[in-house]
Amino acid sequence: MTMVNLSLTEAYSLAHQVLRGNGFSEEHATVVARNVTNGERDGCASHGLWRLLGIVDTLRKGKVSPDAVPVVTDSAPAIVKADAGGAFSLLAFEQALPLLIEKTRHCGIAALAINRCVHFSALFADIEPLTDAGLVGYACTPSHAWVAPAGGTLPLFGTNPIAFGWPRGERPPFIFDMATSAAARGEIQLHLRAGKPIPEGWGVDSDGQPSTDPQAVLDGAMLTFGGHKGSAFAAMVELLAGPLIGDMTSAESLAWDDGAGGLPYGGELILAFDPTRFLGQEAHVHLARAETLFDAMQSQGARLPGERRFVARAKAEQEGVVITRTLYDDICALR
Ligand code: PYC
Repeated sequence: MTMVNLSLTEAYSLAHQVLRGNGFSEEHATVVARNVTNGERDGCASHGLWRLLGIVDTLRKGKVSPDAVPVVTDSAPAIVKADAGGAFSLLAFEQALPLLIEKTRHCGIAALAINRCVHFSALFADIEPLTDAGLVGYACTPSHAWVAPAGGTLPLFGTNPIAFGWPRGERPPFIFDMATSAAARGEIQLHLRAGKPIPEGWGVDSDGQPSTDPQAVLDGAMLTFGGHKGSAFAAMVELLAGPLIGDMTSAESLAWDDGAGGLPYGGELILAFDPTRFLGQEAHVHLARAETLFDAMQSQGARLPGERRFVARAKAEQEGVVITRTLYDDICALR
């Protein structure tokens, strides 16, 4: 397969041109281009440059605003709300972040509810600014009804990612970001593009039969990770980032899409905790105990979540990113 090597500056500038050329405002183009470049840089191809295809498609279908200005509201002592106005979540997140951090430092715990946002991005990008600020973070969002609950075969839940981050001072933070489905939908779409079968256990076809054919699973139903355990987490995400914050469930998001095939629309919930507010003078003692835990994990050969991302990042900063010529051409054709 022919590959194309892009420096991070070239990758960002390609993404930015595509987004501006298709009518996204400078503010949205900047945050979205940065996000997909960072996804590619961090070795997360399912949330990297490939996403530009779905982003532009969603715009052309009229299912995302290219220029809505987010409205950030100080809604309660420990709650920030950000109305994305039908645009992608990223600008709303960026504009609400300072108030979320301020409230977390003041109250010890605070929440940001982003409403009316179209969502495609990896959640680790929303957690890292929190861990960089010395805070513990949690984020989740529903998507479209693509995933069957354990025991069923019909799509009901979204891929419903959950991300969690723990600050580690000068060391890279502990951050996991995982779909509650067996894989992100983007992974299945990438297998389809590459003409490869998917692993068993990712989904069933439209007759409810296990399948490794990516198209059959996209047309049928994806499965949760860990059977009923992943299913319970997926339901929790539906509730926390749906009804709790006055936004859509994945089934409602898919109904709203009305067959257009756009990216999911709804809410995202982000929680932040300030260890120094919980622990006062003792914070450093207990944060050191967290390091003991991480050391004990690594001493058995276990990898800390996020480690691979930081290795990929360091490499991409030196060597740039590599994508297939086909993907590069498909992205260039969007300009
Ligand atoms: O790939 O799981 C996914 C996804 C969620 C929202 C958009 N894509």
